[in-house]
Amino acid sequence: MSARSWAYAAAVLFSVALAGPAGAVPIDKYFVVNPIGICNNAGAACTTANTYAAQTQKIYAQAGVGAVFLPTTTINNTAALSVPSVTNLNVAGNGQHVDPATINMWFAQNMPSSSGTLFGEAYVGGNGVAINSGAVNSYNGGVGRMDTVAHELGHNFGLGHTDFGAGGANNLVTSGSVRNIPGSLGDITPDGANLDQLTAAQVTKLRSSPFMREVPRVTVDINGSTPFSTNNFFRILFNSGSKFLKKLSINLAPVAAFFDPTDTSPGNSSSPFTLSGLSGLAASDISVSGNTDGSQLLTLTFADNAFLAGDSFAFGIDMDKLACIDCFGATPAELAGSLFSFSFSDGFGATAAMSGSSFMADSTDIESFLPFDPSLLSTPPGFVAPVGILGPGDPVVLAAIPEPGSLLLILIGFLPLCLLHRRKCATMPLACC
Ligand SMILES: [Ca+2]
Ligand SMILES: [Ca+2]
Ligand SMILES: [Ca+2]
Repeated sequence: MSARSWAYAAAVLFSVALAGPAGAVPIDKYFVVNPIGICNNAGAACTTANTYAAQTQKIYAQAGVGAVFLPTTTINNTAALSVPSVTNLNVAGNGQHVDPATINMWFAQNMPSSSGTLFGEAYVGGNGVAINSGAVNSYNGGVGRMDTVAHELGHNFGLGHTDFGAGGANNLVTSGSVRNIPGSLGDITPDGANLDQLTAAQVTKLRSSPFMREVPRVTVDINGSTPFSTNNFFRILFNSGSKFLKKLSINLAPVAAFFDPTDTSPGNSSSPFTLSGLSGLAASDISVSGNTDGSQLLTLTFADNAFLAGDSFAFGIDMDKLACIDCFGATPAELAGSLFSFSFSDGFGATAAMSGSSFMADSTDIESFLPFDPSLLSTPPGFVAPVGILGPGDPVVLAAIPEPGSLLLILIGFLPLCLLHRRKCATMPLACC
């Protein structure tokens, strides 16, 4: 496998695909979660920290919000494996992230409750979620209670079970005894059974949470471009945002095309990578790789603090379709579906597709998230850690329907007691009397 193929395979492997059609709502905000698995004191028997990332991302996409999960860390703490409340976990030294704007999510083995199954608990308007991983992961025959992570995060964003329009069975933040739980990704809104909806009031509330960060908007415009021997086929504009762009990659593999910068095969009629229209940054701020014959991945790397909101530039390079080398292509229409990956200075990165209608690729029209770079994570300026209140304990009473056989055994078991205590019938189980 060539280096290029490896790079492409790695990009595919490590990106997390967003379910559903991209672009329904721009993803212009995101939050970061620190998943914490729990092991015993010997570092063994660790809990399974299933973040249900794809489901959580699809649920929050309706609010224009991206869900970023950092790599899972673990703590060794036997006493923390089985706890009744998030307050038992949210004590110093239990793996909290150094950044107070990153949400800590503990995955306990069990959360004992006397009044039903407690699948999770969270602070309302504060930082901290506990997930009962044993109960959540085994739910529905092992399919998992796939919206519990998103539900508890909703509490951290200030949403309760009955406010901001919650309460209906198809709403994400409705209490667990009432809420309809999706059995698959395809039943999460806007698809299938249309579950885990958010009301407009909930969307407004959660988007104003201090845990939300901005997704900078950078667009790549190829409208009206001529594909050969130009210096402005791609027009890149940094629309808005307080971060800078570190890297932009263009992947032509999905459209079966390649770059053709020299007259060496493949492609004997070429044009080289050429910059133009630099505004707010200099040519020396941009380094290029992948501008080689046959390459399908072109990467521009920017100097720190060089490419910022309001800046723009353009560039051209010849591209050919694999099926028609040195023809008059690839035209803008032929590039619809090519992938543009944006990596920003705060560690956030996302991939967008070139639209076949607007002929723009937009960093807020997110197809998938890039692996977040934790080394760049910083607390947003002005962030003040909100003080939350402990959420309502929400144990779910699961209707236990005895099997016919076990029901008979129960009746047989009670029968002698009934006979012995006929006069005390009022104190016997209902089945007796
Ligand atoms: Ca060539
Ligand atoms: Ca061409
Ligand atoms: Ca060519």
